[in-house]
Amino acid sequence: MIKQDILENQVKNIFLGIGSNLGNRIINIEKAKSHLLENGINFISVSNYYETPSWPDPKKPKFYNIVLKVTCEQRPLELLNLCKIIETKLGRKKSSKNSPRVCDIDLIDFGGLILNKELKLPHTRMHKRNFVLFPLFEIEKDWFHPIKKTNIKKLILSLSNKDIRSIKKI
Ligand code: PH2
Ligand code: MG
Ligand code: MG
Repeated sequence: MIKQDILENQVKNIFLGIGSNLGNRIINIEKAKSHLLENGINFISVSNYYETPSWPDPKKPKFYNIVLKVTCEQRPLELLNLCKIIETKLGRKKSSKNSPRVCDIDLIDFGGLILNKELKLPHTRMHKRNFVLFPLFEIEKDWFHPIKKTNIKKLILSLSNKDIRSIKKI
């Protein structure tokens, strides 16, 4: 158990994705960042804003997305819970899947940890999403997918041309 304690106490680089496609998207994301900071989340890097069509239905409002590199004392489920509390504070309502949302905070990667229970890590669809891969590449050029065993450059090159062309750095 000592080994486990040592492993758990190592500072982990954690990557969070924040998205918004309802209301003032920049203000929503900035408010989410403030709440994270107020709750002891330390920012290492913050990407630019990226605008993408809503996935999977491009007729829905476009998203702004960012990715943050952070460290924190919280364990994965505690951090997930904090993210949910912040989403609710910002006015996110429980509504149908992929309906427009004020704020969505996702755990993308928690120090390379692989989890397959109620919380899945890395985020199950992140390797296929332009709105995660581009901002992640901006702040972590060597990021590596612990399950796919692939680096971020290869994941970006595997996106469709449409997905590569439809993302705009703001
Ligand atoms: N999040 C979703 C569903 N679709 N599309 C874009 N462009 N950006 C998102 O953050 C996003 C999405 C579910 O969380
Ligand atoms: Mg999401
Ligand atoms: Mg989410």
